[in-house]
Amino acid sequence: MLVVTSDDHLAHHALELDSTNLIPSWETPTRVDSVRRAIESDHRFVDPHRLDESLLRAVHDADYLAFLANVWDRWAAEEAGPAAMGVAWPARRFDQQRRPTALRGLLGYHGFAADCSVVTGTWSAALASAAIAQTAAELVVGGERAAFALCRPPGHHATRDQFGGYCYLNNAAIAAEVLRRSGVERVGVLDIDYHHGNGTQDIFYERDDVFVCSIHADPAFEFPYFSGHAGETGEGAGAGYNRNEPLPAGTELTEWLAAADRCLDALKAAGCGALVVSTGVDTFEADPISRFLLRTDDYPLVGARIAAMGLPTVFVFEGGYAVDELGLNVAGVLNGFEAASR
Ligand code: OKP
Ligand code: ZN
Repeated sequence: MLVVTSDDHLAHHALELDSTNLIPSWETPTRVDSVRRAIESDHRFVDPHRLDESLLRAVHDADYLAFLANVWDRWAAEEAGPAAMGVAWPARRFDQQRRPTALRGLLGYHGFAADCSVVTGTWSAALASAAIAQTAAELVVGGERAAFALCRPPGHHATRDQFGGYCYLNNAAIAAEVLRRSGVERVGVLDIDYHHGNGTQDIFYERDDVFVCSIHADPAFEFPYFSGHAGETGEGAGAGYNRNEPLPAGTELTEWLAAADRCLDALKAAGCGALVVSTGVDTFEADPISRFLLRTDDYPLVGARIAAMGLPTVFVFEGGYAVDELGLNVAGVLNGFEAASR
């Protein structure tokens, strides 16, 4: 399969608040190397196209994009320290609408979690990541059965106007938007990352032209804690076009696949004409921040299930933090998909 990637992510390595320590984020530049090494002999690599900024404006708010573009320079001018982070968020009974002017306030207004900061290379890396997702979708529009966007930072937690969960721009939403613009009337998003894709859900929640399904750790016990319950099924025109499959800690392949099949059946029944797969492999048993129990040998079965949909498919890289095995697990998904597509 065609793989789109670049080295433009390398200057982005954020800090995160882990328990009471500020640590280098689990979302490291080495993650891409692990995947690249594991797939380079079996797949063909291509460079990203130039970013179409109208795609960013289609899935994110203008004031959020302006904030992201400026926040690092403003931080460097006004504050000290290697990472711009929020300290206060508009929680219950606070004013959700009024946008503060102070940088610290904006970091809370446009963010939702202290696991995520902005560093000097964040904006350029996020733009490059989005361009990779855009390109993979354009290749599929051009007739490829499938393509893989090997991008970081990830995107599925980024909402219309908030960063968090290591995500800034929603790459999967951008890929879905490319497919929509090509004339696919309804696009399916299947989010297989261990964490709920709250950002993708948010962006398409009131739309019926992009059906978002996510299989993830129950937010009752796992990040992002406040999104991802089974009762969240879409609103307005989007009612019925969002599906969540929250699963317990300790979930193994059999239960995971049963949930995936419920999602795939729903996407099929809705007549989706193309698929975006938010491809996180932090469901892996040895993932350092996760609590599912999928094994390396399971991932080809995951890929095969997705291939059985018979749809043009854009795989977009999301999470996975067991860096040594990360590449093998991603390779499993892609190779399982290709073997089942032949
Ligand atoms: C991003 B993606 C661990 C903090 C965990 C949330 C994880 C974000 C995951 N100390 N922070 O969905 O893989
Ligand atoms: Zn994740």
